Amino acid sequence: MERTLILLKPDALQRNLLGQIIGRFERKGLKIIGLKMIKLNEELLTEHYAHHQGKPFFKDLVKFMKSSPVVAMALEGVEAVEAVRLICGPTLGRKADAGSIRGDFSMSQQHNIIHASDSPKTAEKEIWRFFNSNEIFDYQKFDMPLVYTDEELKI
Ligand code: 3AN
Repeated sequence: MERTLILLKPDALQRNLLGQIIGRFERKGLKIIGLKMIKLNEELLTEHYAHHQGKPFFKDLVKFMKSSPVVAMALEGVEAVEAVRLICGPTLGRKADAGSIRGDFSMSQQHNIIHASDSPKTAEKEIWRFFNSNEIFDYQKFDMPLVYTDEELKI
C-alpha cells in the first residue's frame, strides 16, 4: 500500500487545530503508521524545501517552519498520496475548496497549515527525512476490511 508524509505546520499547532486535522485523516480511513512532534532545523528545512531555494519567500518560509514544533505524520492507504492531497487542498488557502483542510482553516499561501507529499516517490524520501525506522510501525488495523474491499486490500 502507498504511504505519504504530512507535516502539521506551526500555524496548525499555534491555532489549536492539531486534533481536528489528525481526526480528518482517521475518519477518512487512512492508517497512521508514524506520528511525532519535532522541532525542525535549518538543515532539514533547506533539504525539504530545496525546490524553493532562491525564491523571495524562501527565508521567511524557513523562519516560519522553525518558529515552533511541527507534527510529522506518516499515513498509509490505497493511493494515499493523492487522497491526502485532495483532503489538504491547493497551496493558496483562500482559494482552496471549502471542506478541504486549507479551504477550511487557511487564508494564506505560506501559512497554509499542512504539508503533504506530492508523489509516491517523494513520499518515501520524505518519510525517511523525518522519521527513523523504529518510528514507523507495521501493525494490523482491524477496520481495514470495512474501509476497503478484499480486492482493494491487495493493492
Ligand atoms: P504545497 O505545499 O501545496 O505542495 P509547494 O511545495 O509548492 O506547495 O510549497 C511548499 C510550501 O512553500 C507551501 N506549503 C507554502 O507554505 C510555501 N509557499 C509556496 N509558494 C509560496 C509563495 N508564493 N509565497 C509564500 N510561501 C509559499
